[in-house]
Amino acid sequence: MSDFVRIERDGDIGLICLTKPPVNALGVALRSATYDAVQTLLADDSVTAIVLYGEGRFFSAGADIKDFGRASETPTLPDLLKALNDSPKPTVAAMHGVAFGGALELALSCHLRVGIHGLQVGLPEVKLGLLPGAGGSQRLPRLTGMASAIEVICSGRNIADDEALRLGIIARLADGPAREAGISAARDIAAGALSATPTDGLNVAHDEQALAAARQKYSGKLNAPLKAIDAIEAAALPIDEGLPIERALFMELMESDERAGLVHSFFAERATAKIPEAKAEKRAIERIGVVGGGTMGVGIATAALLAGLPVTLIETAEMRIDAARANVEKNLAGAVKRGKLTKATHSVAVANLTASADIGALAKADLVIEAIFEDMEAKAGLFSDLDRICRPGAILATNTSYLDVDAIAATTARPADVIGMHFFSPAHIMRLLEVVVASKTAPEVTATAFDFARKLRKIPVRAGVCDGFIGNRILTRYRKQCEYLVLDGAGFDQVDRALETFGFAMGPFAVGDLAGLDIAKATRDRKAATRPPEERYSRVADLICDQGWHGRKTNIGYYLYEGGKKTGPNPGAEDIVAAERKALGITPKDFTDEDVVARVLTAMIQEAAMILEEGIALRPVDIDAVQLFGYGFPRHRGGPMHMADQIGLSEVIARIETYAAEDAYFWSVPPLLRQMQSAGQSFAALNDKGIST
Ligand code: 3H9
Repeated sequence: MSDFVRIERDGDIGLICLTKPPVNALGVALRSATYDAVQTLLADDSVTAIVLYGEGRFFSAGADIKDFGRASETPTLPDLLKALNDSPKPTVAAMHGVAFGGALELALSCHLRVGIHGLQVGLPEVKLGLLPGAGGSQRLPRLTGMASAIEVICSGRNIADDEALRLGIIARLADGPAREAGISAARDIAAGALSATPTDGLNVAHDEQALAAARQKYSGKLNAPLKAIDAIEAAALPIDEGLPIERALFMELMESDERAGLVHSFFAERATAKIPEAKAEKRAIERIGVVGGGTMGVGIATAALLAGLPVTLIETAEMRIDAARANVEKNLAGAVKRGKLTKATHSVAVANLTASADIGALAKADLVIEAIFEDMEAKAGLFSDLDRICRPGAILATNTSYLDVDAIAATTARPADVIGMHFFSPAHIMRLLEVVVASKTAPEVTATAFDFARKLRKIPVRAGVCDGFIGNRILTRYRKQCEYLVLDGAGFDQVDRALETFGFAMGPFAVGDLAGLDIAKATRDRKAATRPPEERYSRVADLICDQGWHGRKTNIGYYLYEGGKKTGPNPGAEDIVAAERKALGITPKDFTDEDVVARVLTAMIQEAAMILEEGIALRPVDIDAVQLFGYGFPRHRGGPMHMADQIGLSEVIARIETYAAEDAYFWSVPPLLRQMQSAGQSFAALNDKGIST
């Protein structure tokens, strides 16, 4: 018996219960204990069948992702699975909750699978840059056929209980505890009511059409789905030939940067919740107030309603109340379409919304989130009103994206209750939430904000107060670098293309056209007086905007548009760039796409290192999470800090020094990078050290 499995008996049925919290991950300890338990039950003549089930919330989350990149230890998962498939006694997997990846593969190697209602199964390995590496690509097609297996494995999606039954992944759906369902299935096998079939003995036909269509669909994107298709194709071979092909492809992917980036992103999504204030007592948040009926306020109100919370939305301009309510209702209707709300929960959400012009309606709110326009005076006035109106203990949050949260807090007599909650548009969809902790914010207020974010299914990242916090600070430097590249010789379409090939959904100039060039110009005009005179400034965007070319909404900006579709670069914009280079005496240089990416990424890393050094972010992984979940940084790249480790700090420093010869104001090596270089440290090591404050 081990700490990780329990062997049990029910008459002549032997049971193996997986008991490794929190998720029964199949690391070497659990694999080894399960393997030994299988051997024990096989050797016991009084046992006629073996049932596997899991203790806790699920059957199992699959292989232990923390082991990836380390040498594999025996017994490997394939060793364990072979023992189950080859068992002379019927083997049954009884699954509840989830069975993902290696866990489903374990079940596929049993002779029969039963599911408990609510079960979700899947082979999500491609989302981690892998393919199922323990027989999933060979055994799933044997049960479902090649076409379905391709779709399931290449999408990595979750499969609900009824679909799992329909696809033949499970033989039966049952109610009640998995243990009992497993026993009853084993008894039915003995009685001949269910058949126990070793999956390896089944055959699957080669499906050329499905394979070709999938190869076309996934070409030019990530590597893992394409390799998965190769592995699935091998399922038409005898299993002893297919399994080694799968294993070789799996090991190849295990070594890839794509896998490292995606696994880093998986953990980044979860790491940000670990904050110094995590253990502080949380305040109850039952009633939410949102001030401002514009896009942000409407999105934030929608996000809270989707989480089942009652919301009072204040729009002081009375004539805009109806529009604000209608926009929230539109978002909620969209959520029904996307399957996020049922008819019943939709009705509750609609009933939970109160829209009012009277700010006094916030007297009972537990948390008020301000989402009015970015003007310090207006926010100061609002916060002193909220301070007067809201009950003691209510948390007052600002959704500002740049302004000083300390200064906002100082306009109230309760700065300890004031915090920044920077949502990203559309706020009911985007997962990132920067939680900006001001100097006087109480720990329980921070802990409560994180708790609230999780309720909203957001990814909260703790940030300190500075202009632009983590995300917009990096964005500002990213954009400037892109503008400088264009002045110095790159085409704006080249910069966009290079960054899109790198993995961003849209390059910065295409984004500018989408967001409206006039809006960005208004922000630049507002900040013009405070711009440091030493800073290089590209006038290109201003000059384009001065033509009345505002981007998509005018069908002309950096690009030309027809019927909402981009038709090509705007030659007028190219002329403006050429004229500006001439006026500044710049001889255009040739940049390769690799140069473009290197410069932009290095600019981001430089700013990120300064953010870390100033303690604005807790850890490198928090910065990666901001970029991944709020700014479209490609998930398979893992984020700028992860990439800095991959590039190597010496190379990053060398790049900054080279670029600094051209512009020493923009480029300078942050002292933290030098310290890390001399200590031989990596950003990953800083993450492992834990919280740096
Ligand atoms: C695979 O199986 C490869 C095989 O084909 C081949 C092998 C040869 N490993 O998400 P949560 C941690 S690839 C290690 O917050 P939830 C997670 O980091 C694997 N750790 O809870 C967190 O830790 P912490 C295929 C894992 O209830 C804690 O558990 N499987 C793993 O919201 C709680 O997780 C997958 O891709 C793991 N496999 O969701 C499944 N899973 O508390 C990935 C979780 O320290 N996992 N942790 O931050 C999930 O989808 C969700 O975690 C799950 C639970 C639905 C299971």
